[in-house]
Amino acid sequence: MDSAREPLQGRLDAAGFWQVWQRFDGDEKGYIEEKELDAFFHHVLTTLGTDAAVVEENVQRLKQRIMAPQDVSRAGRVQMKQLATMFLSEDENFLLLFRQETPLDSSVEFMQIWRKYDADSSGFISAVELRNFLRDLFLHHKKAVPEAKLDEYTGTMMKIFDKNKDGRLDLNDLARILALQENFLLQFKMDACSTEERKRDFEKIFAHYDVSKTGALEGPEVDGFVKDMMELVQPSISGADLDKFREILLRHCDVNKDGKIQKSELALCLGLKINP
Ligand SMILES: [Ca+2]
Ligand SMILES: [Ca+2]
Ligand SMILES: [Ca+2]
Ligand SMILES: [Ca+2]
Repeated sequence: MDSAREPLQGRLDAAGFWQVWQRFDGDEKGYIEEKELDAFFHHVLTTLGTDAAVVEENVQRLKQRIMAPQDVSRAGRVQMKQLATMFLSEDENFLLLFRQETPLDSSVEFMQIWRKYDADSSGFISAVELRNFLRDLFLHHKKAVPEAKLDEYTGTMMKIFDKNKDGRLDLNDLARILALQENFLLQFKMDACSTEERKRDFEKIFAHYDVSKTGALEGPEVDGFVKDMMELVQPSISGADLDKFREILLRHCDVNKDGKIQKSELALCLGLKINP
């Protein structure tokens, strides 16, 4: 019944799939329109070296397979997941899709990961550091991966996410790998009107970044806050920028010089009077 499935699966690696995918989903929404399917399959089959004479026939067959089991709720869209499953092995699939299962919704969590894997604090994730990240990721999902495969997957991820091809990943590259969600601070009007509103916003903001609930921002909590603040005015910042801005923020706000930003310190910094 599913005769086209076996020969295709595993013939494309994640980087190859991604390359085709990107042409259709440039802004990484995670889906394409149904009407783009023909062109998409056409591209994949051509990439795989399918004989031109049978491409059209195969496109139609693949299309039937993807459309058949669908309900009407998909609104004319086809998810990357559905298509990746058709072509990639389980592990390659996982590389592309783990982030969609568990997107990160907090910059603090993101910065924890960044600090952990940028082991030499260079402000970049090198291939070796990425390899360590991937090893832990597979372990965390209880997948055993041979060392040779790990090398291959590191190469694949570098190919996909190292946009400027300098052999290392910057903050925004890792943010894409981890599918970091929208900047938390975007929901607030920074020119908020009444003092009451501003206080309420401040409480929400502080609570969001003080993940450890210590009443102070420390470590990656400061990083996460700095990242989101800076990215309100600059589309994406580098690891070096982050470190620089972190230092400036601490110099400006950390009145008692303990390397943390207490709630009262941040309030003062933002020009708010709060009752402790
Ligand atoms: Ca590094
Ligand atoms: Ca790079
Ligand atoms: Ca804290
Ligand atoms: Ca302090």
